Amino acid sequence: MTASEELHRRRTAAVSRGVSSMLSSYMSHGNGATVTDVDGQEWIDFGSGIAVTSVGHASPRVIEAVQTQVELFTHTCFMVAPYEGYVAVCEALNELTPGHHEKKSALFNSGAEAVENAVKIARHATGRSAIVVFDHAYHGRTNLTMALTAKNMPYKHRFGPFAGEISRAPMSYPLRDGGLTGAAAAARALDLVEKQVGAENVAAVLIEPIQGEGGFVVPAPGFLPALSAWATAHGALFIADEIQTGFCRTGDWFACEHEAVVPDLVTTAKGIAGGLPLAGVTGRADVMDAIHPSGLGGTYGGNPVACAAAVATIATMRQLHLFAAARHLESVLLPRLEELAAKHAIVGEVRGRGAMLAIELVEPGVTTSAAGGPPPNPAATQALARECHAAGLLVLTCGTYGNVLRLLPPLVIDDETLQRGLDIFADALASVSN
Ligand code: PLZ
Repeated sequence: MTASEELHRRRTAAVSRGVSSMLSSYMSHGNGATVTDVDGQEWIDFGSGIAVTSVGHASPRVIEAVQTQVELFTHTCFMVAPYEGYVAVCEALNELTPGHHEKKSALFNSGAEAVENAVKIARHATGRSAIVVFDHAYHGRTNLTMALTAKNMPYKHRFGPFAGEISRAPMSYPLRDGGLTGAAAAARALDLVEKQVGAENVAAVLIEPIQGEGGFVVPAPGFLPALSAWATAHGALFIADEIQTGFCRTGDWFACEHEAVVPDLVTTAKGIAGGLPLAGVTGRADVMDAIHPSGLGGTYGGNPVACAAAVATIATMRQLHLFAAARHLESVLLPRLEELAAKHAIVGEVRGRGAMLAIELVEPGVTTSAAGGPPPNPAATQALARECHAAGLLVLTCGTYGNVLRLLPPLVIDDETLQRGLDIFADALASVSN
């Protein structure tokens, strides 16, 4: 029995079936863009723990900052006895998120908790209750964020009843909406909102600038600016969920920058702290300060070790220009993916931005389906992921139809490791499309 098999036996006996793992190999350590399992096999990491370890595994500044902070103190609770790290992370968030207006921030533990708090803040600040979200959206697994998330299986199935006052609007999804322009897709969504919800009842429009779990859906140009302008015109807030897209992933500090959209509130997590649990809500100072003292908080939110890791992570991103690294990754990955798409008819679309790229797999030769556009091909997607895993390349799937294979390498990956990963990917795709 291998060490992983032995761990898997223990895990099966001890861990709830409701928590599953994509791999059955157990990890021992990581370095840069690779992780090594307990049997000594090295994996090339094209998943970054779902877009978290953008600065790479065992990033030197993060290790040092965490070790130093652990020895000083691990917890006082910021609501009880404050400390500099929390303030420093808020300063960095206020500086780096889109827009030059006065901003303030609050820190939490997870992405879902940040989204919940953004909704609390938006409702309190506007005195309204309706939250507009989109088809294919993913915002978390807590009760409120399950209501915001679109997909039933596995996230919501029999976990209701869900929180109310959430309205879902159609997304801009060029492959599956007949190629509507951004303006036309926004008009379609906002017309529904005006008729079914009423503009004056909307507290916030909440959207991922590029959808993550929902399938790396990149809205048509103009969609996000039109939603943001509508929100401003109607006294609603525009909330960008940049939890997956943020912190250099798409080639800018935040994905909204690509279309010069300045959100009222931004949620962040994942890439912010090099793998330690930390999340934030950042926004217009007047909105963030609308909340009464003690209205926001939590025992661990902005934990000092996580804040030290975030300060070191952000310093590393600045020092290594990781937004430029993400653009470089796009310049290597995108042409290679497009070449593969030209060769293999099961690739229906290549899309994404920076180091957040994906291929959507379809049934070749058919152009229409109930999903709009070509029929999704989840079986080939699962087979492709399995082939990659068998060859030591860690890749993730996503999508409402489970038919999107996404690439999220650490932004510090070197060209040689990237090429090795791409070669595995190309071979795996060839073997499943034949
Ligand atoms: N908003 C845009 O991508 C987390 C979830 C994986 P948490 N995405 C990975 C899974 O199956 O649970 C995510 C996201 C966006 C919110 C979240 C939620 O962040 O830190 O997982 O709570």
